[in-house]
Amino acid sequence: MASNHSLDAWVEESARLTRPKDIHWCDGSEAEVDRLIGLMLDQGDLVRLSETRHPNCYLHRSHPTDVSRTEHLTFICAARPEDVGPTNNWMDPQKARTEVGRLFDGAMRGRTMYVVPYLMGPAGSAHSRVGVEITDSPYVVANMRIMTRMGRVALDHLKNAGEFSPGLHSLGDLSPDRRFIVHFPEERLIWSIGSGYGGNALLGKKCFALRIASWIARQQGWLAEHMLILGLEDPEGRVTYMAAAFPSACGKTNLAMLASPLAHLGYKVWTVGDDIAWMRVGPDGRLWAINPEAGFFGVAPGTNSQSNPNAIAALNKNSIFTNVGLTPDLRPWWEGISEPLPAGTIDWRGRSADPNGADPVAHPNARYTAPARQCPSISPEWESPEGVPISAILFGGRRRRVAPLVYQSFDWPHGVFVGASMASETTAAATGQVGVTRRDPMAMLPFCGYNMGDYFGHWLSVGARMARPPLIFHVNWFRQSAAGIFLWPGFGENVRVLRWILDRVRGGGEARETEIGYVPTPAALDLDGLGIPPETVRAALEVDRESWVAEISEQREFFQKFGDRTPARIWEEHRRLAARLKCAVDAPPAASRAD
Ligand code: TSX
Ligand code: MN
Repeated sequence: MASNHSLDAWVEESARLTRPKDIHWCDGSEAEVDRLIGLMLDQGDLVRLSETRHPNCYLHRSHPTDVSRTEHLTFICAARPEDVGPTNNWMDPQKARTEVGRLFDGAMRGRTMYVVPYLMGPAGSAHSRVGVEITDSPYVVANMRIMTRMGRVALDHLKNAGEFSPGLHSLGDLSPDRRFIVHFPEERLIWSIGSGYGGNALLGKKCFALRIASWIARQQGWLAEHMLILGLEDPEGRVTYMAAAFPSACGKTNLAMLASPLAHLGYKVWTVGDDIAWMRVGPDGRLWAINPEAGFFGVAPGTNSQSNPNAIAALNKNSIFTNVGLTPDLRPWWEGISEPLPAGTIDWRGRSADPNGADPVAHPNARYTAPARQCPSISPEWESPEGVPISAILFGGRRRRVAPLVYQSFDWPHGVFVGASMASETTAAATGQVGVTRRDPMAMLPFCGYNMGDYFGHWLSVGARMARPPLIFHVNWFRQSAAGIFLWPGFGENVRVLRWILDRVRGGGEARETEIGYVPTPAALDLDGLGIPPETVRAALEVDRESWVAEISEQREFFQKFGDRTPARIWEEHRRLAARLKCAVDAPPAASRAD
């Protein structure tokens, strides 16, 4: 990792390469961001939203070809291709230096270079890490100021920590042909050019807090995960913390901010984080988690006062909206905002929206950037330097058939296998192709900075070091009947599932042992006032043997992708599952590793 005294040298070297007209060191102050916003308003990069309805809020429209992460242009530049594995793109570090370096040559000519020191994690926490992003995009600076702790606090932390992760970003010419997001994990270095989009350009988030951090975490024995963190408060006021990983389109942010219909009984959800968790084994043998971020970069479409009232409250001021529609009275609008489209609304491309047209008004990946502290459900512990102790880990997916509403793994290694086997069916919003099953282990497929076979092994080894490991569960809010009707109401009602998980953590909660794990008995779930027929609940909890037998062979095919990097224990769990299902499997590949 670059050390403190080399920060100036690295900034100078970057300026020599990119040739900006001037250099601005960001202090993170309000005056500074106000000036930048003024600049962007003047240049037409931002539109000011209604001062009465959305004070200090802005709309940004990105280039129409630059609206989401570009995985095929994202590379890990480690020395050896086998160390990044088959699910990452590899580029030779020397080749990346030369070829991507060439694109940075003069890339900031005529523009200001912003130096953005930022802290991932709470101020004063031993678990926090410093990054420095150099960028020529004021939009990136304004977003980083919401998503991280930026400026002085980061430089102060750097004085003690002595090392930081350098990230160089330039918009370049925004051409997808000259767009690269490259990571040099051995040097903790990130280069991103040709995109202004969040996941490609806000380097603290996916690039540092997940791809680079997962590499560091493996070396140092901790976990950098794509997980929300929530606290479930019980009627006695005790709070139990849970972390959860879901692929996209499963409503991760909605769960993190769940508004509990059982609040009258004393069950309430507190939000610690909605996207990333850094977790380490504490001196007490428990797993402790911090949220390295300071804001939410959430998908806007589908967010409304029913699906996520806390997000709606969080984004009403001091927020940036990207690629949403704009109503005539200067409010943001998106599909699923639960308000009819006002006449005269402008779509995300700046054209007048056609209420009967096929084009969406907001881009399906339109975002809000909102400060976490504005969320009404934000946990009092969300900036605790030690983090919060995790009692349960939830893995999930969107499955119409296979996975029951909830089940508990037999133990940690079986739970790691459950997370490694995670899969989700695609929705129209994401791909245009509906119902295709995608494997996405621990929801880390696009974000694990090293070989995922080794990653499974790392999870197994962290578990072995814990005296009191979290219990591991799998949830599926999306099970359907044969007629295609959702069997579970989801959203706030998911607190009933969290309650059963809490009961299990405390050694209670009735369950039956099945082939796949412990499944609640229907009576063990509090269904009071839900009005769901008992047979529907039974169907949501059913373990359908036929679909699990099909699942076995799909899992096998997936784990074979990683060759001898798939730990022997993962194959052992796979074999045991098949045996419990009384389903014949071939022996695993002979050369699998014993960890
Ligand atoms: O976010 C969702 N969650 C998690 C909430 C804490 N969504 C939206 C997914 C897209 C991001 C859900 N959609 C959930 C859910 O639990 N469940 C469903 C499926 C569903 C949709 C509509 C209904 C029920 C289930 N409507 C009625 O039952 C009336
Ligand atoms: Mn995410």
